[in-house]
Amino acid sequence: MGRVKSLCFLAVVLAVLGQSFCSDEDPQCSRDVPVKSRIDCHPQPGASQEKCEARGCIWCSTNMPNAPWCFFPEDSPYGYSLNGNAEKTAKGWRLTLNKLQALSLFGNDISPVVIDVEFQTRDRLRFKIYDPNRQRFEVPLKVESPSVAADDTSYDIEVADDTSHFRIKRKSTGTVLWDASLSDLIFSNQYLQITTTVPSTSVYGFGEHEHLSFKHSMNFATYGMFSRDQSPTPFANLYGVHPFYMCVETDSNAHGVLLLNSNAQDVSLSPNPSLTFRTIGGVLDFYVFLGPTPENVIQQYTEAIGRPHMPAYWSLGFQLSRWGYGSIDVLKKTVDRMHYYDIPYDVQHSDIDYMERRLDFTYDKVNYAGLPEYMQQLKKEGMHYVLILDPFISKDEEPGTYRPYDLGEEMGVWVNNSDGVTPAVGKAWPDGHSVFPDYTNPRTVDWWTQMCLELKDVLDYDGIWIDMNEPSNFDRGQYPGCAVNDVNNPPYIPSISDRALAQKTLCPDSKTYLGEHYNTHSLFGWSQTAPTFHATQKATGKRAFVLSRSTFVGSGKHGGHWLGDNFSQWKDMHLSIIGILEFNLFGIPYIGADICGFNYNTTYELCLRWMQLGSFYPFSRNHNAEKNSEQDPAAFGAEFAKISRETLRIRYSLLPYLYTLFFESHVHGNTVARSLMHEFTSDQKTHEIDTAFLWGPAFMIAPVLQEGARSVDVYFPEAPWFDYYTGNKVPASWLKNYATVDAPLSKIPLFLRGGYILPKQAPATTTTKSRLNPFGLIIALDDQGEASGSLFWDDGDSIDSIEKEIYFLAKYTFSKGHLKTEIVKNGYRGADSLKYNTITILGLRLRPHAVALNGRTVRGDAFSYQTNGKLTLWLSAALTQELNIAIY
Ligand SMILES: *[C@@H]1O[C@H](CO)[C@@H](O)[C@H](O)[C@H]1NC(C)=O
Ligand SMILES: *[C@@H]1O[C@H](CO)[C@@H](O)[C@H](O)[C@H]1NC(C)=O
Ligand SMILES: CC(=O)N[C@H]1CO[C@H](CO)[C@@H](O)[C@@H]1O
Repeated sequence: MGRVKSLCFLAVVLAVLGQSFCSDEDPQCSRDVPVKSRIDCHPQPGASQEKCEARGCIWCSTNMPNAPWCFFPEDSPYGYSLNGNAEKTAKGWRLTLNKLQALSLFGNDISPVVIDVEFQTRDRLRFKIYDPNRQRFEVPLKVESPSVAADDTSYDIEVADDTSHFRIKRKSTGTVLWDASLSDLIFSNQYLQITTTVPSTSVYGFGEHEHLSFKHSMNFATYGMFSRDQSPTPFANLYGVHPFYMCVETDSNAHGVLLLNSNAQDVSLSPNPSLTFRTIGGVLDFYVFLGPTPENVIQQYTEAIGRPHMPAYWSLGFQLSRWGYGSIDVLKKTVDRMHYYDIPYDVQHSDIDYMERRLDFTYDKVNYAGLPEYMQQLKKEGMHYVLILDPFISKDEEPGTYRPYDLGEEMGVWVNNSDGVTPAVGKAWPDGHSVFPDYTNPRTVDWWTQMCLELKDVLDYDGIWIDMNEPSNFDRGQYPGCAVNDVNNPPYIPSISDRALAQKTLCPDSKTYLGEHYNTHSLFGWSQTAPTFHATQKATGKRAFVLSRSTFVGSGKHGGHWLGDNFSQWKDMHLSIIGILEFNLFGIPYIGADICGFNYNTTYELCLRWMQLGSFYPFSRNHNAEKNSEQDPAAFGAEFAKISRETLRIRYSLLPYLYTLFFESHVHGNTVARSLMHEFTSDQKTHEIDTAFLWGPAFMIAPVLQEGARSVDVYFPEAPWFDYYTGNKVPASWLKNYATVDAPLSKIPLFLRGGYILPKQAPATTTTKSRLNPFGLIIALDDQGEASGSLFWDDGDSIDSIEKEIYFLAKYTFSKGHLKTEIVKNGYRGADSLKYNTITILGLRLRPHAVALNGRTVRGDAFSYQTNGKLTLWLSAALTQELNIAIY
């Protein structure tokens, strides 16, 4: 071995000198492990041959970018082997593993460890690797834990005695979904690592990051996960944590995997293809979802972690915000010009400048004098109002003058220092000393609820936006800095920005009710979301609106998210689509990015294109940072306002369809914004597409993402597609190809998919008004002349209308020239006064000579036919009566 090493060493020196004498890989030192299957044995910075070999690992250069030069040998000296046979348990079986050798990578290895397998449902499996002798931290997410007989599952599990490979196979195809060698497993007190191969390179998910593509690169990319307040840049760990991925197998079946762990962690994606998970605490608690379609995977995932909440109808309207209106006069001027241009607009937000010196639960009585009355006025006009709250509370106010602090202090609700009794004091708005409410503590929930209720008496809000809940702190750790100990200085810090756990937050050894901040840090925003949801619901008596910057697995049950403090750049506009698709995978479909970008000044064209794209974000809000130039859609003059108005009117007219998608998401766990890959999984070309997306299965949005572009190259998977604006059918020659579609500045390309019926409603300037308008149906026929769809409707803002069955649900089917509606549920009396007034059918092959409505022939001037196959029918029929339309 000695000579081999020195040869390699020479190669390294040459590589360092910038020579490429060393071929792709050195054949000698990497004899056993091909470059593509290398697993990094020195994941922290500062690897050297000496340190590598001291670990019993192989050092070998390669010029494959990002491939590790220090990697584990074929037989890792750190792993485990099976001890005895599997033991039956109530829900599956259990195996004990013993560590093979005494060698330790990061100290304090645990042996034995146990692997517990639970057959939970036909398509869901859980396996957990833990210490049988000591309770370690586990994420307190309540996942129902049913059980099913092994024979009734869609998966098989194998543990090969000789090789210690733990494999999960899809029964129907034999595809190996998971294959981890237990002899590669590392399970020590502050370092847990497991590697599995994946059956293809179509891997999606993991968050929260700014990913450069929806489908991941598997070329040795590493992503850290640990909630952090920082502006999105590639590879940076951002506000939320979602250790969940979906993989599309080569035969187009899909599965998903969750690692339910909240510790600082990272994952490496390698070309083998394989994934290596590294976390510095907790247990290895995996859930596998067998799909087999991408939609099935997300349905099964959200069944486990909690279905997304049902948003209020008004919250699907357009929303406006900015940090730094600076005064109520500027705010009013902005609102007025939105109204002047008749731009559809439902919600106004206030960022921290509404507060008195940025103190939660106050408002600035000088610059925002009259804010309570103004909020009331907007609400009378049918609008809604959202207020921001930060988590931290100033402790610098005179005792007796700032109730949020005084009451919280009295109740003992703060995150404490490592002593467990003195509050952790950091630095945050208003740029002084702040304490941090510990939302994992039930007393804190009482305090927060009380404060939110008292705020409502002053400022009549409809929803709460919770920001900076990573939690963010302006310093590294609290006063007087973090002590030097194993918790604050673990032997391995995952691949997160600055490689520092306390950066911009509290010290890891701080104490929360649920345990050390080391374990609960990334749960902070998650633990604030449900209490805020319940407090808002209590305060308003209506369906809650909560928008949270920090999220974790399961956050979608109580809140939505925006993609954070993005930049006004063309690149960011494209990346926002990826973020939106990913959050739909994470079970948080109420998602959007700051339209026109948050940081930096925007430009006319970027903002216009972003308004067009953002009109189709599930959560559609234009938001801007302090001191930047104004960017609301009324700020750029009449032409810009007109284009924004027209695009938002399309959004508003399709809100019944969007709302129905949210209903399906809430009840069945479907995604709302959906990648083309979800619908056309067997078309490999769709796997890479992240420049266009769908609302549900049927509506494609293909935005302009480049400056100066006046056309878009749109990929059309094999299906009938219709231009939204003209109803023209996309020519067959465009299918399974990219086609160049016109996109003048005034227009965003939009397409309807044949086979679907979309409910619509005439738009208005608010949803309060549009909800009273007549409905219509767009029937886009497939090649057999068929289509189907549905409409969900309720009062839009009462709590639990679905659970209480106070709603209306209709199913539509079109076949053989007949449209039939079936009323599945007629429990909402508010639907009785609503009417249909138009039906549009796209894709008719022949000019119809007659149309009959509920058995009676309609007059010839009540319908019109265009040669492109589009029929428009005008009618007046009650929404709650079944329709029967025949085309002859
Ligand atoms: C934090 O300290 C306060 C006393 O200041 C105490 O009432 C509270 O229970 C402590 N909380 C935790 C989680 O240690
Ligand atoms: C952004 O716009 C504002 C207001 O129009 C201006 O004061 C500021 O200088 C601009 N910033 C940059 C970086 O151009
Ligand atoms: C425009 C945009 O939203 N870009 C990125 C913003 O940050 C998120 C992460 O919070 C990314 O996912 C987006 O792609």
